Amino acid sequence: MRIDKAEVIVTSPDRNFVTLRLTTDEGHVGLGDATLNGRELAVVAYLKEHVVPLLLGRDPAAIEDIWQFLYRGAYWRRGPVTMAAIAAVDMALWDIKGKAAGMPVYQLLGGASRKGLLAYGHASGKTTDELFDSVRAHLEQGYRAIRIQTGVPGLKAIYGIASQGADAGDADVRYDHEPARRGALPVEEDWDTRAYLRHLPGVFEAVRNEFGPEIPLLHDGHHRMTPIQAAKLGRSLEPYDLFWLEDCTPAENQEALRLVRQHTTTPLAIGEIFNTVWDFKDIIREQLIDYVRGAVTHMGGISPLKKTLDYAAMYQIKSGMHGPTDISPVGMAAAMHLGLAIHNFGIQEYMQHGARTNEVFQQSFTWADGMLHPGDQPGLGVTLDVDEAGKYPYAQAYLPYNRLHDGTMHDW
Ligand code: GCO
Ligand code: MG
Repeated sequence: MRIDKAEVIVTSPDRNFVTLRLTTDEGHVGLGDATLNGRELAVVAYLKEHVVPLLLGRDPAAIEDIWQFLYRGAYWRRGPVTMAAIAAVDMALWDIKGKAAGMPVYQLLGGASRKGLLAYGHASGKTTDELFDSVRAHLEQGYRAIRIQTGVPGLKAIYGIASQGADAGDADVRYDHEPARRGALPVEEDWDTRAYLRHLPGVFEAVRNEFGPEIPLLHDGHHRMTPIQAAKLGRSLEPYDLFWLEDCTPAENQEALRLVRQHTTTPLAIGEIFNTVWDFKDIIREQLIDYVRGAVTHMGGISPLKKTLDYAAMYQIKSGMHGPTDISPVGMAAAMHLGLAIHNFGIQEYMQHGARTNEVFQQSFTWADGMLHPGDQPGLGVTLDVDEAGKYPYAQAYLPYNRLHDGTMHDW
């Protein structure tokens, strides 16, 4: 078998997605997700200009060798653009291998280790009442684990709250495009860590009082705290028994997690912006985290993320793969196959794509009783309707950025 055709398809049904589609001489089609939120076209260029010419004529069965060829052969390694491009190739090759074998990808990865994947959704509200409504709505949709994000008094617009600002209530503005809003320029948000630290424990207390002790609750700190602030938050949230506190400090300073760990038993999750096993190596070995947040799409594909998670398993660290709506249905399917197969699955983030996205990408996964399952179609189980995709051309979109009250740029 050889790769005959490699197309890069950009579509923006509810938000921008970049998909690599490989076709073999035997007619097998493989899809890979290369979406890098807010910087999509950089990956398109990397794929079209530099990767596609290297793929044509190759044997698609040689997944590991092609991966090493693209990684080592470029000389320039790592980074989100490179690794999203390589991820798309890796996913598409696993998709083809599954189709050629007549098996779902999870079977090729060792078979199912569980019946389904516990998934968490994003409840949010500017006020506690709005948050409670959102938690109830998620429970009605069957979620059995819920992320809690809330507004902070005195702050206008912050990360993780659905429909805030000028377009709140606009039916066309789903949380799908948020955080990356369509527009010529990014949106500015505001931040005050001390106000947030004062407010958040009371919110978790209220949520526990209203919804009881059983439901796993998660929270995303989105890279905003100093190490000592993160340690303080982890400790103050201990009574509310979080499933995890995510990205409590910025990703670059991994030593920060040592300090946080010394002060709190709140489980820590990190890594949605990491690209390779090297980003995780030390914090796994030193047991500074409890969950690996890497996305198949941003970690170079199924192959390297599986290696990272196998390494994490030696330290009882589990998966918590990134799954916001900026991971396309193809990237989500890849995460589900991997999560079903590995032993150390923890939880899967699942935000749900919009109706237009689901028309462009037909998917075989199931969602029932709070659990995801990738389905049993050969390959990844996703097909791309190219005509439907063509109706939604790329739309410029940026992630927001964050400033403190005195104008200082802060981590978003
Ligand atoms: C999460 C993430 C997302 C990111 C987004 C950026 O935990 O789901 O933090 O909300 O902000 O994926 O592109
Ligand atoms: Mg996050």
